[in-house]
Amino acid sequence: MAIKKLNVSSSTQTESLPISKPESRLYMSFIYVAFISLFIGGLMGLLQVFVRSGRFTLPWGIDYYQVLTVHGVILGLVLTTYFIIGFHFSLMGKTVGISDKQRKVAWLAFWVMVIGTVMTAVTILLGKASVLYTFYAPLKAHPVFYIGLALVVVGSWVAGFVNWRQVYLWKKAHPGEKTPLLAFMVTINTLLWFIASLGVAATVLIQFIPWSLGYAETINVLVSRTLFWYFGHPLVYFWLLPAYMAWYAVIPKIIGGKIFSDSLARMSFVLFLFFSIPVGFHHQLVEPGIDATWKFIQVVLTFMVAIPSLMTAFSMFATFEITGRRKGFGGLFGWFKHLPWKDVRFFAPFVGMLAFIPGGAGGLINASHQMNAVIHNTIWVTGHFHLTVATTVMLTFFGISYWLIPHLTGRTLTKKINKLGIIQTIVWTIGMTIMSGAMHIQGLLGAPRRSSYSEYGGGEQVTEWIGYQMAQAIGGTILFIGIILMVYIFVKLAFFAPKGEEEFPIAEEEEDAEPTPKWFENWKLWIGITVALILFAYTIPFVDIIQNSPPGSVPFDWPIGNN
Ligand code: HEM
Ligand SMILES: [Cu+2]
Repeated sequence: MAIKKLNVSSSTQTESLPISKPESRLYMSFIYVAFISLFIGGLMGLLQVFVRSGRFTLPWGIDYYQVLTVHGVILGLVLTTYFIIGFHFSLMGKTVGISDKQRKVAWLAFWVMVIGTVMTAVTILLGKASVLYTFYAPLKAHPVFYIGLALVVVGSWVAGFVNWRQVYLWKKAHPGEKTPLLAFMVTINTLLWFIASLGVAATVLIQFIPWSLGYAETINVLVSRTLFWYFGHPLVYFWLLPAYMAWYAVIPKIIGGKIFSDSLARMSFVLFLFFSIPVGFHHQLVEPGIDATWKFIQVVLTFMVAIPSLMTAFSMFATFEITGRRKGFGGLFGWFKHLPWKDVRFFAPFVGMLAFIPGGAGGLINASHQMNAVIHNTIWVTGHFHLTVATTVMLTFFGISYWLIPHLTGRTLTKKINKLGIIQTIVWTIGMTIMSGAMHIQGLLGAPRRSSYSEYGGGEQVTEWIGYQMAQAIGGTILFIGIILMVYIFVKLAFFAPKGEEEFPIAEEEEDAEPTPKWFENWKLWIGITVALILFAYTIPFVDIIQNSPPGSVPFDWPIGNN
């Protein structure tokens, strides 16, 4: 089938293709899985804060680490990946179109991912894979856990290949035109995901599967952790970039403005591609066996993400101010007061942006070797990523859902749901401020993460933590109410809201914007620089790790001692 034609209005591209019913069904399938995950994962979160408060024990012999594995895997890996792929596909369908054949391949991707997810979920639920979402060796899970994970990754690759093919065919049909901004951004994010997940695929296929099946007696722990974090850090940018897509290209439309600069948006995405991969060592700062010089080099590269991050912050506030002033709201802050605070499509992502201020600042602390020594493996870290992924990213994904779901299901966002959405955002913010705040402080006082309630033999330091553990339980409970509200809103928008047409908001560029330079489409250059940076940051230390490895480790089954 031919690709649908873009409606190109004279000077600026208004990117808008109709989304057909079969397309909607595909995109929504990913989003259903995401919201089911939100509910299950949230429930586990609630159990965790209860257990950590010391006032509650899990019934029926359920193990804390089993619950925590479900929570981490289903929220950190399943919810995010499915929502992002569904969102990516929607953006591509809207801007460059999808053919019938591509849609079929996309379904294949979906089902491969679902089979993988079910395999992984079943092993965790049977208590055969309580290894947490980082599955650090030498903890050993049932082989099916790893095989399932590998299938999820392979499925996600297929989805990415479809996206690349969509752009390629669009380019062929539109010679000389620049790729629509959102399609460009999706291409960057799928590239980032593909290059990064090669690392986790390698460790799972080459190390974990043979070892868990008993074909290999031992595993090289440091190699596995290094390959995991080669993937684990870019993973957080894979979560964040879809939120940035909405900030750059959707929010301006919602507030009645235009995109501040198409070139700046593209440049920041290219920089994220460069600087999110060659930096995994900042998660391994206390790891013996990695040369300090290379840790230092990767930390310097880590700090380079400040550039695109600040570019993003600058351009968001520029859009807010220009739009407000154009509407005639003068004064120093008049434009700010008149932002559409009552529109949840704006309000939720805006709160997400605010959360990124403390979230980003905490990230700078985590990535600094000396300060990392203070907070490493404490519950501070958990507080940090509940601000970043569980607030900045989540609230933006919710903000997207308020228009994307009704757009796909042929319904509308009613005033009532909008209001409920505002309440949801406030509940989330209050719950998270309390829970994450308590985690940050408790972490500074030395409390470990990934630990159920313990008195640690009545140690004196533990008494300092107890109040914060209670606060964490209160915040977590409020947060869980936020999850219930969001799931209710999801069900409403997907099945019960009044039929109608909901806008798919995509902003245009400023009329007087400089044309976007042609070299932005030089994919060979971007991939070349990315690969060169990775080889620079990893080759020498990796060879060093392999050559100077201590003996590998035999498997440890969970609970420890069962091997
Ligand atoms: C009701 C809402 C939530 C509550 C009460 C909650 C609570 C918690 C707690 C207490 C921990 C740490 C447990 C420990 O280290 O012993 C944790 C870990 C974690 N949470 Fe949440 N959380 C919630 C929502 C979320 C969301 C929405 C996400 C992601 C989108 C998320 C992602 C994670 C991840 C990745 C971990 C790390 C698991 C690990 O260390 O293996 N959480 N959560
Ligand atoms: Cu990182």
